[in-house]
Amino acid sequence: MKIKEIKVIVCSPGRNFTTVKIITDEGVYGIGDGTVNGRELSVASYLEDHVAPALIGMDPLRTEDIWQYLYKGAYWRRGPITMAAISAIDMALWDIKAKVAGLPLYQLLGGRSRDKVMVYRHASGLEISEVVERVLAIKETGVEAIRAQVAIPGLPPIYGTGDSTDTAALKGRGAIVPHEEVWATHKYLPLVPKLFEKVRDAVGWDVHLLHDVHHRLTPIEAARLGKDLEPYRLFWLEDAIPAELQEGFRIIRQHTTQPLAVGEVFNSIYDTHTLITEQLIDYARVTSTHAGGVTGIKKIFDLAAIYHVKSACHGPQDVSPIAMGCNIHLDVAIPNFGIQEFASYTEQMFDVFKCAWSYDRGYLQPGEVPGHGVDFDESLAAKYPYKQAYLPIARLEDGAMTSW
Ligand code: GCO
Ligand code: MG
Repeated sequence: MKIKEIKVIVCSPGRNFTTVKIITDEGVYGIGDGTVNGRELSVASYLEDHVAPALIGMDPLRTEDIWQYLYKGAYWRRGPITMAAISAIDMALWDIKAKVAGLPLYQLLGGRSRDKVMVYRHASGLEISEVVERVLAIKETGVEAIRAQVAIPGLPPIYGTGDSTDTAALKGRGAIVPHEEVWATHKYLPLVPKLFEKVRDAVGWDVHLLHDVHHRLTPIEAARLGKDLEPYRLFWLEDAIPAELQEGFRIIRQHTTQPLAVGEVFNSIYDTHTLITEQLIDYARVTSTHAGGVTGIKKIFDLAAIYHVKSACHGPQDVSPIAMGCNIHLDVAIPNFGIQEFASYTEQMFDVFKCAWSYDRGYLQPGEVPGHGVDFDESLAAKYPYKQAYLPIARLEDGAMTSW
């Protein structure tokens, strides 16, 4: 069997996605996701111009060798664009491999280690009372883990806080430049413990509660927040600080027993090697789209398993339904599964991406069809052309750029 053709399609059924379709000379094909929010065209060019021509004629079952070829052969290794391109090819090749084997992908990853995959879903609002209401409403649907975020009084709604993530990001839709937001840590820090005091009071102790700081604090500020939140027993505090400086987490660890999650922006095992081997985190948030596909994140989760670190694949809408499918197959199979983020998708997205995976009352199932179980309707996708859109940027009240 040989790779005969590689198609790269950027479509926008509600948001932009970069999709790869690898077609073999025996007619079997696989699809993969290479979506980097705001850089979809860059990944498409990397794939079309520099990857696809080199892979034509190769054996698609040689997933490890092709992964190494694209990683080591690039010379300029790692980085979000390169690794998203490798991820997309890798997902498509694993899809082909599992189809050839006639098995659902998880069977090639060790088979089932669990009967179902627990998710967490998002509750946010402009006021604490609104967040409490949404948490209770989500609990009613059977969800056992809920992320709570609230807007900061005195500041306009900020991405991933009170405003719905999509609404804030959509402000950048069609813009030539990203939407600018204002951040103030001193207004945020006292608010979050109040949020979780109210939410925990309302929802009780049998629901896991999570919070995403979104890279906005310094290590000592994160240590303070972790300590302040200990009475509310959070499942995790996510992205407490920017994680390029992995050893920064040592400071947080010294001060609090608050479980920590990080990794949605990581694109290789080296981004998280210290965090895992020094047990500075409890959950690794790497996802199939950004950290090297099925091959890439399986290696990371296997390392993590040695150090008591669990998986928690990133899973908002800008991780496509294809990547969600690959994540769920890994979630089912690996021994150190932690939790799967799930924001679900719009009808338009489900029309374009036909999914065998399924969601029901707080849990996901991978589906039993051969492959990763997600198909792609190319002709329908063509009806949703790329729309320029960016994630926002954040500045402090004095105008200085800040992490977000
Ligand atoms: C999350 C993430 C998202 C990201 C988004 C970036 O935990 O789901 O933080 O909200 O900001 O995926 O594109
Ligand atoms: Mg996050």
